[in-house]
Amino acid sequence: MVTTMKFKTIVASAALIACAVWAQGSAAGVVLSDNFNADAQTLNWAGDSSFASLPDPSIAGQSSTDLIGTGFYDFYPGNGNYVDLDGSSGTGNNPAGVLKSKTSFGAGTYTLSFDLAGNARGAANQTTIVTLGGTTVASLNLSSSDPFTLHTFTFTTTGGNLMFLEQGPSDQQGNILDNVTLTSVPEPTTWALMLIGFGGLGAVMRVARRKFIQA
Ligand SMILES: [Ca+2]
Ligand SMILES: [Ca+2]
Repeated sequence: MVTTMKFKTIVASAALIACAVWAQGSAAGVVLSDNFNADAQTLNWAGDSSFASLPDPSIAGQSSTDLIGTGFYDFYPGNGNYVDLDGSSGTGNNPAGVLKSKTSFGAGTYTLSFDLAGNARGAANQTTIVTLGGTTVASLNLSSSDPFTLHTFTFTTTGGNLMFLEQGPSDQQGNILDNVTLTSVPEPTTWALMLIGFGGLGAVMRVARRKFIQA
């Protein structure tokens, strides 16, 4: 009876350790999340805690981006704030704004999701290029009337900053971005180590059970 109780205690402890290991292994999780709702709306936005909103300093006359939304150029009501990727100062055929993450992310595998919509003002199609470091994640060409659509990409990169680069034409009416989430995906080696760990745990439990049965 006592040995049975002890065995149950060991099994329970082992299960708790297994849960802790599992939680740690899968805690890679979200490394950037921005719905743009917390910052003050403005044209030619400077960015928030997650993103810098920039003109490309190498190109004269280029825009940054605009932070618009509820009550202020609200082209897509019900989404709080969102970003017009072509700000309000670009001229001519210069490309439009750039959103650049303030964090440089390490090498690894990531899943990126975001909502992107057309310019909603009848301007020409706009192209948004998404990169992380030297990795091109996506190139999306949207017409003015394209609604908010969730895009999700999983990719492996050597690391760097996450960037949304609006390619123009620079008419101050860019594609509209919202709800950016970047999640790091555990590497296969991590999963392999965890599986080996579980295997070892099983062996320990089998030995423990045998010892109690023999006792
Ligand atoms: Ca929003
Ligand atoms: Ca604009």
